[in-house]
Amino acid sequence: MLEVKGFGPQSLKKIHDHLGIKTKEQLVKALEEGQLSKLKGFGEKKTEQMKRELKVHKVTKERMLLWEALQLGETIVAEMKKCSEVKNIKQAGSLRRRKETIGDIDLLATCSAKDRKNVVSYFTSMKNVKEVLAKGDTKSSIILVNNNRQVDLRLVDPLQLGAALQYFTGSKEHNVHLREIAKEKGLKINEYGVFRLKDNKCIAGKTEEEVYRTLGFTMMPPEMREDRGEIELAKEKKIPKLVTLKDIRGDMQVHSDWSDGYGSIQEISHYIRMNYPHYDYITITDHSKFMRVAREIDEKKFSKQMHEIREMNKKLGVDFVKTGAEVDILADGKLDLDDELLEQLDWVTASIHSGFNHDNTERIIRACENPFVNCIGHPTGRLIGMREKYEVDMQKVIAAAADTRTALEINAQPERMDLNEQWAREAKEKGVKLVISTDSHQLTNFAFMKLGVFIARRAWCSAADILNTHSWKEVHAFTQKKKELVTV
Ligand code: DGT
Ligand code: CA
Ligand code: CA
Ligand code: ZN
Repeated sequence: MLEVKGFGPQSLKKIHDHLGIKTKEQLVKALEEGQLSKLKGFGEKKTEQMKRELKVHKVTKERMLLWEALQLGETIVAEMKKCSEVKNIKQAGSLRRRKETIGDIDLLATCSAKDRKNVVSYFTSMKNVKEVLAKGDTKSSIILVNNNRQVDLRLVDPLQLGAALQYFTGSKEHNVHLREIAKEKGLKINEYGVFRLKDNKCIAGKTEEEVYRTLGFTMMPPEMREDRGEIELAKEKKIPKLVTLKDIRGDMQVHSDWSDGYGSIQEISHYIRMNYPHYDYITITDHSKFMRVAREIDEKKFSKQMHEIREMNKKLGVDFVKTGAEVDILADGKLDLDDELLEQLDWVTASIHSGFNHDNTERIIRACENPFVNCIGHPTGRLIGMREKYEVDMQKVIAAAADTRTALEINAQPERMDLNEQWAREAKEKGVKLVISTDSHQLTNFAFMKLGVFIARRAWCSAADILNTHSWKEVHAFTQKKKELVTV
């Protein structure tokens, strides 16, 4: 319990001595039932905080961040590909659906029937296996060393791969709904295929597409399979073309060594030009003065930085690096940099980094009302497994963003994922433009972009909904339009 914030040795001893609580389960129960408030020093505020901390701790203890799961999934898939008997290996479950947290990793493999034993042995004796939970012909499960994460491997017949993939990708809710519809059509669907009820004949199962088609649907991207209306859309053949990583043309939040980033503007731009050749632009958005990070940047320094960026672009021979800032929204909703400076920047993101204990709705709305603010950064402030979102009425923020033509950010840092899929979908539906950015502080962070794209896909966004899938000309038009519409 000492791992959880707010559960110090003294508190725990008191709880143990006075209430006779010995296990974590007893403690959770006592907290829920309000028994702790009998103790001195455990007022409502303290116990509420303990409950909150316990909840966020539980999230990362029992589930992993998508980023972690993606790395693990890729590593194990690569390892399994080295096993010569494995014909095909695929991700399934919540990992394939790109959920923001993942309980366990599900993999599907095909091999010929005679090789199953060998494949299972290979899987359960990989060097990073700590414990084998199950070792069967169709399903085996392992626990990994270091992180205690679980991986399930299912072996399936190649002719049933589509049906198995569909079944084990889930979600459960999606599958339940699908089964009901199948039944109405006189069909049965399971991990082995689609069957006619009257004679039990298998009529589909080799590919997922075939499975869906046989039931009367077009393919649904795994990210949409949560039974949130996608089945109805697929019936009408109206599944949208979701945004992909390839659609992204630039990164909208990047920190350099002018503030708390590690790379110089030159290093960053060279790195991006080498590794992300399809990007047309990046915006450098260092922190403003309020964030007393490594270095403090005031208006004067921002002007200097603008000069450096212009020189940089001259050397590159193209207007690749855009000027910008991540300006702090102060307690009263005012901004941490003068309008005179903000007006000159190509792109301004305004974010909250303080006052998490207050309702922040009005602060954010005020920031939206500034004609030079183009985007609200990590709008809810949550950190998965560390901090819940601050109090903010997102419906009001979304309405204000729509009114003022301010974009909202999908921040792709692994523990932020902020906006989350729910708010991203709501924003999109209200006509708010979204921006996906990595909030990079070092060169390796640029790889987080895919996480942001996954959120956008789970929010049913197509490329048109995401501002940075457009050319800079269009981004510029977006910022100009706001300046015309919203006046100081
Ligand atoms: P997780 O691991 O908690 O992040 O979530 P999932 O979705 O990966 O769930 P998991 O690992 O329990 O099962 C993987 C998929 O297998 C799930 O998405 C759907 C399918 N599945 C598992 N059990 C059932 C079940 O009882 N009924 C149905 N329809 N599908 C199931
Ligand atoms: Ca799973
Ligand atoms: Ca599983
Ligand atoms: Zn920030």
